[in-house]
Amino acid sequence: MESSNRSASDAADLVERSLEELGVRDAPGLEALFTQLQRLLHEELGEASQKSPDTARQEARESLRVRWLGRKQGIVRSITENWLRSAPVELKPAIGQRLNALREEAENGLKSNYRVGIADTGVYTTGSIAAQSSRPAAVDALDITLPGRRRVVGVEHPLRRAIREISEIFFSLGYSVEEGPDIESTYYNFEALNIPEDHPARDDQDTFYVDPQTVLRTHTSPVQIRTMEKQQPPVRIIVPGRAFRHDAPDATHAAMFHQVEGLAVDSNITFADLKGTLDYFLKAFFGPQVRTRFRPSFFPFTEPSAEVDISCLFCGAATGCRICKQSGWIELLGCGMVDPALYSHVHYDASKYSGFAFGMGVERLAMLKYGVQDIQLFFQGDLRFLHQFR
Ligand code: 2NL
Repeated sequence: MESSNRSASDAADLVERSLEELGVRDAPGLEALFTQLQRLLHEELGEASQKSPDTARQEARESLRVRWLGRKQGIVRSITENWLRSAPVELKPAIGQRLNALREEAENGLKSNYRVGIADTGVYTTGSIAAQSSRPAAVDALDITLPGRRRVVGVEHPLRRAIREISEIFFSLGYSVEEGPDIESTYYNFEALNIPEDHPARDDQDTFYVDPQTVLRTHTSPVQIRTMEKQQPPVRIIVPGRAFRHDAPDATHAAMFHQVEGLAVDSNITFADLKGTLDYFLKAFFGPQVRTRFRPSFFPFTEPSAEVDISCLFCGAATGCRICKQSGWIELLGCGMVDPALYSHVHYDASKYSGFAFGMGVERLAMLKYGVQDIQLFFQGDLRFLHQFR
């Protein structure tokens, strides 16, 4: 991270693009955009005013003057060129007005006695000390009868929240978190997991290839392999992170999604430990009324393998409903005992150790727990959706 968030939305970059490219079409959009610019200006002025000695401060101010007010390439100039000229007629007066205000603020701010502060209301206050003190006191007096400006407070993203809730449950069982790269070698993503060259999962219908030896990981399992390479048992880890599959988007699919996988390897780990762990986790995550069911399944990296269902959260498996397709059960995650063939890749002694692993889709868990109907909502950044997670 940079020390200032200016780099995330640099003023000079913003004004290089047209309003259309920025997706600004109306007065509220314009208002937000100019408010952002104004904030950036004040940040930059504030930083310059902190410089010392005096010569450094003068230099910083001079470069800000060129940057904001420069006649050829200045930001104010670029707004005229890139926003005002091509703007729809009905927006032009508002742009002109805000532009003039911004120019004036830049000019005032660059006068030598500039100072910047943040009032208790959260509003930036600016002005030269000289100018302020020479004006009648009433002009600058803080009017405490004005309503304050409410700052919009952000919320934790629902996927982050789900990952945190999942993690906290596994922390209580002694697990820790491991993370690894989103871009992986085919060795870690496939070979080391017992997925042979001719397996359909490797097809470029299913996998994004960067080059023939490199993919966007299709699951977070490679991180477990990397962890086992680094340390001998006991291992108890969960691995949250992004995964990628070449899927067409719909209400339940996205080409990028999140997984939490888990791995426990130790002496004497049995299928009973796997069942107990996942039953505990699912009751802690969804509520104590939830029952679990393990059905035989297949994964290349576990043997035996199982699919885990929970009793339907909506009808309680009593009646059957639309969500559980009248079955009373909801399919949730996959798991199994780590196939001993994997241990030879990571130099574990398969005669001494055994373990279990599991994998779950975070979006799927979050959709069920928080009642979200469309996976795409997680990725659209619509504040009307996100603010419901306060
Ligand atoms: C699913 C199934 C699963 C695993 C993931 C795993 C990782 C290692 C070794 C063995 Cl390193 N297994 N992961 C095991 C079983 C199932 O995910 O349907 N996930 C959404």
